[in-house]
Amino acid sequence: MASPSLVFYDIATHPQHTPYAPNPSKTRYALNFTKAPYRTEWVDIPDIHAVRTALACPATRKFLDGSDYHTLPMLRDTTPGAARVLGDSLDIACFLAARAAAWGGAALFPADSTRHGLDYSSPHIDAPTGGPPLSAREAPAPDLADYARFNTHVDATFTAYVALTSENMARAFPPASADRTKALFAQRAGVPSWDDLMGFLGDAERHKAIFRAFETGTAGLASLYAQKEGPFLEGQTPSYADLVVGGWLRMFSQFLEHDEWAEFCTWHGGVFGRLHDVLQSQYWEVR
Ligand SMILES: N[C@@H](CCC(=O)N[C@@H](CS)C(=O)NCC(=O)O)C(=O)O
Repeated sequence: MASPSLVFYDIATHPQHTPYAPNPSKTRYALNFTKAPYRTEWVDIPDIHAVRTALACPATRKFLDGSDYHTLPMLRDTTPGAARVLGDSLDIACFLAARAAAWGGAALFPADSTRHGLDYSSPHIDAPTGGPPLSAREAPAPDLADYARFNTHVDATFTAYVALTSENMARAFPPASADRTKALFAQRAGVPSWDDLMGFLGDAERHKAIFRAFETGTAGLASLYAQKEGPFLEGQTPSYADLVVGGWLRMFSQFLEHDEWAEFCTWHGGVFGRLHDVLQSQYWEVR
């Protein structure tokens, strides 16, 4: 069988092929949703910089000191005469949306959408992330400005609680690169070692307080879901906005403690648990 024309670069995991990172997961959902012909190339976190640079794909995020922060996802189209590399999840969504009908897939940005909820405002939009600032991506097309804004606000909300996932995330680092990954994260945080970082993030009381705040912090987004007969933001018709939220839910479903994830799924009338289950069963495929 011919190799698929699209190569999707996602973060390598242990066990293999159990992806978790929010932005690549938005893209994985979008690839499956549009029935795109793709295969995954797995990249260890410390190698992202080299892989991205080798493909001449400019960084779309910056560290606080202004230096480039090379990230995934990337999507490489190997179609002869139309080869290109895209390096941001929203640009990739736009690319896929334009081709979805030809692949027999669904519309990521449905033309008849009421765009309900896309004006969501995150309570954390102005808060420092504790790490590199979020990329405030321009919309790749003018009519997608509200999706771009929604993406930024959803990123701000979930980023505020990402510390809840840090300890368990280390279990997903592939053994061959785990030490390098931990050293990289410690260096970025300005502490001598991963253990120092976990000494701070792993404090049980602090963790509990952040988990309690997580319920309040996600209430605004949940209320937009609750206004429609779900499971999607607009009710019955999914759009890329749901995949943005779904990308983050994938991360928390993987790395919250089991009982915390179960509790999270009961919050706000269960809107996020329901959304996660539907997206996983319909659009989660790893290939
Ligand atoms: N605006 C970018 C953000 C991508 C991003 O932040 N990716 C994270 C994973 S969710 C990453 O690659 N992190 C690698 C690292 O921290 O070294 C997009 O939407 O594609």
